[in-house]
Order: sequence, then structure tokens, then C-alpha cells
Amino acid sequence: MVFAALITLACGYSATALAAKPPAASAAQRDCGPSEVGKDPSAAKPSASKDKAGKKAKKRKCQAAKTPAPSSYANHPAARAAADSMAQNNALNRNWVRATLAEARMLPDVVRAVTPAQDPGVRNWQVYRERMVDPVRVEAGVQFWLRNAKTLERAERETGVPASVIVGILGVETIYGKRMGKYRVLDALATLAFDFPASHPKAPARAAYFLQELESFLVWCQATGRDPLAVRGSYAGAMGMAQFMPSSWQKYAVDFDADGRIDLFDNSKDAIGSIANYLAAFGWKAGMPTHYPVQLDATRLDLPALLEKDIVPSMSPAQMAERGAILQHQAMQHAGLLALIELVNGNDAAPSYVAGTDNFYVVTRYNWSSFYAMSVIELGLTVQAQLPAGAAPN
Ligand SMILES: [Ca+2]
Repeated sequence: MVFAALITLACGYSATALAAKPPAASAAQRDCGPSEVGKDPSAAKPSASKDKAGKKAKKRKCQAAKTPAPSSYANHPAARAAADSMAQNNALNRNWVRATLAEARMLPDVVRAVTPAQDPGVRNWQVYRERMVDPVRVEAGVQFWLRNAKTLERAERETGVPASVIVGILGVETIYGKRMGKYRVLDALATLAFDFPASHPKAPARAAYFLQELESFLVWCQATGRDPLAVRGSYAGAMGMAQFMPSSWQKYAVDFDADGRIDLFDNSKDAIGSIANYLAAFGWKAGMPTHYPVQLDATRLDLPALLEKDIVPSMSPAQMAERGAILQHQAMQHAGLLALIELVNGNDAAPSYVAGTDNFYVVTRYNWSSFYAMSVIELGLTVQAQLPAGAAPN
């Protein structure tokens, strides 16, 4: 979440979607993944022939000499400087910060995940939607909703954020905690801070962002007593069922079950309350729909004007209609501004359009992508529609 703009730019996918399905490892990584480094299973095996074993050992040694050691940040000048500055900024023990960053490893998978594709092609909303609003997520969403109905109701009552939006986010992010990310957060954030691919158009800003998140992560580990080497998350360093970045965890996560601890990894109540709190903090308006249907009138269509401000609501319903975006009665009565949301459907089909409200925009603060926001909204509504009679809210 939150970091999504850069991922969307880089890959054409929402960050969280990739987090749910990490990029496949290359053949080289499958053979020698980071977790396997330093563990040679054959080394401990007794060999029938000493001579053979000696040759094998020699061969291994030669290969080790040719192959660079797994990239660690132990002697990385920028990492060293960052460690000292992070320690100073936050009154952390300098040796602890240095020693922790020295344990960080560069992850090629992570670099690949944010490297702009040579030919990204045209995105396809219908394909994306099918992947996110799939039977597995919907069924898991129904079960999650039934298990957490009271907490969802309370979150909705206190913040105005509908249960369906919270359920949609948790489903798209991690399938309700099933896929919270396999990477060590320390490695992912260090890699993005110190080895962000220069080919990305916003590389310096993105690297600076992730350096800040790395700092937040270490501060958070210290404050909460978590072991920085043990915390796992997405390739972008997002953590827990709700996939909060470290700075968001610090600012917006809440102890919704009041047990004295904020836990977004194993505690659904805290995850629900924290998502609601996050969206409320970004201006969720209780009772406002996220979007309205819209039809385009070709005779007076001014698409460039309609799309000029992208997802930022900036037109009154009347202004949209003047530019050829026809709204139904309820949308024409909408009190705020609207945005024309374009969801492209590849090369062969026309794009889909909806009129997004301020609340649609708020969902994109979680992950800066209209595909993401629309899939969250549609997953949540699909789950809600499948709740057994009596369980669904009024
Ligand atoms: Ca708690």
C-alpha cells in the first residue's frame, strides 16, 4: 500500500497484486536462492572417495571465487552512512543499526519486480478483475466476513468505512492473511533503498522513499520489540494481513481489540480497525458511494478534458455531462466532484468507465491504481452479495 504509485508505473500491476503473487524466481535463483546461500547440502555428506571429495571441494572453492558473494550491505558505503544517520535521527544504538543493516541482502527478485518492462503492453481490466474477484477470494471473503461480522460492524459504525471495502482490501491484499509475503522486509527495503533500478523514471525519489521506510522499519522494530531479521512481507516491504508499509503501521495501525498490542499479522480485529482508520484518515465520507455508472455520448464527447485530472475528482456532475459523460439520476444529485475513471481492456476491447467519487479516490490512497480500487470495491460487493440470508448488513 501507499508505495503503489511507483509499482503501478513500473509494472502495470498493483503492488499488492504482485505481493500476492511474487515474481517467479529465475533459473539461477532457483538453483541458488538467497536462503540457500551458505548451506551446501552436499558438504556434510560422507563421500565414498576422499579424492573425489577433495576435487569436488576444490571445484566448489573455484566456483565460489568466480561467483560474487551474495550481495550483502555489510560494506556498502551508502548503507553504512544511512545506518549512522538513522541511528542519530532516532536515538537508536548505532552499533545495532549498523549490525542490522549488515545482515541485509540484496534481492534480485525485488529489483526485477520494480524494473520497468521493455514492452509493458496494454493493461486489461477484465483480466485483472477476473484474477482478483475469483471464486477462491470470494469464498474466503464470505468466511472472513462471517467470522468477523461484529468487528466489521463496529469499524463501519465508528469510521463510516463500509465493511465491504475493508473485506475487499483484505482479500485483494493477502486473501485474508493467506499470502502476506515471503521476503524479509529488511532485505526488500534495503534492496529498494540502495539498489533501486536506475532505468525507472522516478528512481531517485523511489529510492529515497524506501530509505525512509527502512528507517521507519528499524524504529518500529525497536519500539515494538520485533526482530528485524524475522519480519516477512511483500517485495516492497508491506507487512501483515493489511500490507501496511512501516511508516503507515506507525501512523495508522490501531489496537482495535484493545489487548495492548497492535498486530496486523495474526489479529483480524486489528487489521480491520487499522484499514478503517487508514481510510478515515484519508478523508472517507460516510454514506457516499465510491462510484456511479457512466455512459459516453459520442456526439459531444471530450475525452481528453474528461481524463485530464485522472482519478482526482474535479468535475461537477453537470460539467461531466457537458463533456459527454452521461450520468444517471442519483449521480446527477451527487453533492461533490467526480472523476472519469478509465479502465482499459487491452487492445481489442473498448475501455470501461465509471464516475469516481472522493471515496473512490480515498481507496486509491491505499494503493495508487484505479484497477486496484475497482477490484477492491467489486470483490467486497461480490462477497457481501453471497453472505447467507440474515448475515448481510442492512
Ligand atoms: Ca490488538
